[in-house]
Amino acid sequence: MSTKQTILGPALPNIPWEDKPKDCVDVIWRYSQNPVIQRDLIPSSNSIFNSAVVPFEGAFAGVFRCDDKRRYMQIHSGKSKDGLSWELTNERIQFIPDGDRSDDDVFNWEYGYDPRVCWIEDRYYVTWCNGYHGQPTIGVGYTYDFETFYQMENAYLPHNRNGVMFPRKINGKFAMLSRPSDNGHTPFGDIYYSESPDMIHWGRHRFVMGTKGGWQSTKVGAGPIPIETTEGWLLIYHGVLTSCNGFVYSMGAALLDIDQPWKLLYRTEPYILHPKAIYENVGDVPNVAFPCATLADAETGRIAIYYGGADTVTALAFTQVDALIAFIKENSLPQDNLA
Ligand code: BMA
Repeated sequence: MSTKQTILGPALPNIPWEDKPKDCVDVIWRYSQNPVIQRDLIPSSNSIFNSAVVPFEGAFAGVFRCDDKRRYMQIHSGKSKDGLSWELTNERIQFIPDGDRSDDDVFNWEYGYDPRVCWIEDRYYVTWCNGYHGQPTIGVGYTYDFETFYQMENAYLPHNRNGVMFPRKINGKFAMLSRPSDNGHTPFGDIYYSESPDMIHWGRHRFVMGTKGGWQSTKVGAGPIPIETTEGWLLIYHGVLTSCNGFVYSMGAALLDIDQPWKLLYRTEPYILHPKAIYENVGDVPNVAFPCATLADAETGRIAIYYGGADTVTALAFTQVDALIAFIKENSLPQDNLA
């Protein structure tokens, strides 16, 4: 138990958890029963990965990336009592258009992937990579119950991916990180910050961070919803390097200024998790560990990270907030080479 509360948020006594193995030298450790969600949990799916989990009514709920057996990218809803054993709908989410322009073509479903879910004020907002005229951008929707989902306007023009909300308004505005991209397997990518008065109109875009050496040399993208801490916003992100066999997706961590989150305070030079478990190395896309959600318990400082393994299964890893923040500070890139 921490003596101080580093996480500024609610307690989550039923957070899924496993103690750190004695022989583990890393700041993050994998769940011994990984993967938590196998690729064939529902009959319609080819693979279930890169998915978003939140606390819901004393248990857990989420939005899941399920590529179907046509290999079309879809998002499904799911519920769980313990965060480990999941029931997912076999059909994809059918969004109801929100607002007064329901026949606009932004509501024509093309594809959706890599969802994030974020509780803000009175509802769960969902962001995902949304196809619009064949181009990826950030789709935005919301739900109160994980049964009925409403779709709002796309946040940005194409091309964009990895739209990640902050869990409260900042300086009176909704806030989101995103990663402008192209229509392919984008060989570049930096993280930007945008704000909105109404969740519809997004602007005042600010650069947050770009690529660096090694594991984060090709592109970076925000991962789970940032966690508010006494040391700044804790951001877990993915970094990509290009090997002779293609992209390799690892995880890193950063701290962002609380009031001006486009200002980076620290950022890990080494990765915090790298694909080396078999379910991260072997699958439809080898060598991918892609985080999309965390659960956090402010009382104990425990953090559970949900991530996709090899674009095939959903896995879980754990860390402790004080240890992770100490690791970020001790292993940060130098201040004059941070962003
Ligand atoms: C990205 C996204 C992710 C995927 C990753 C590795 O561009 O498509 O969903 O996990 O590539 O294939």
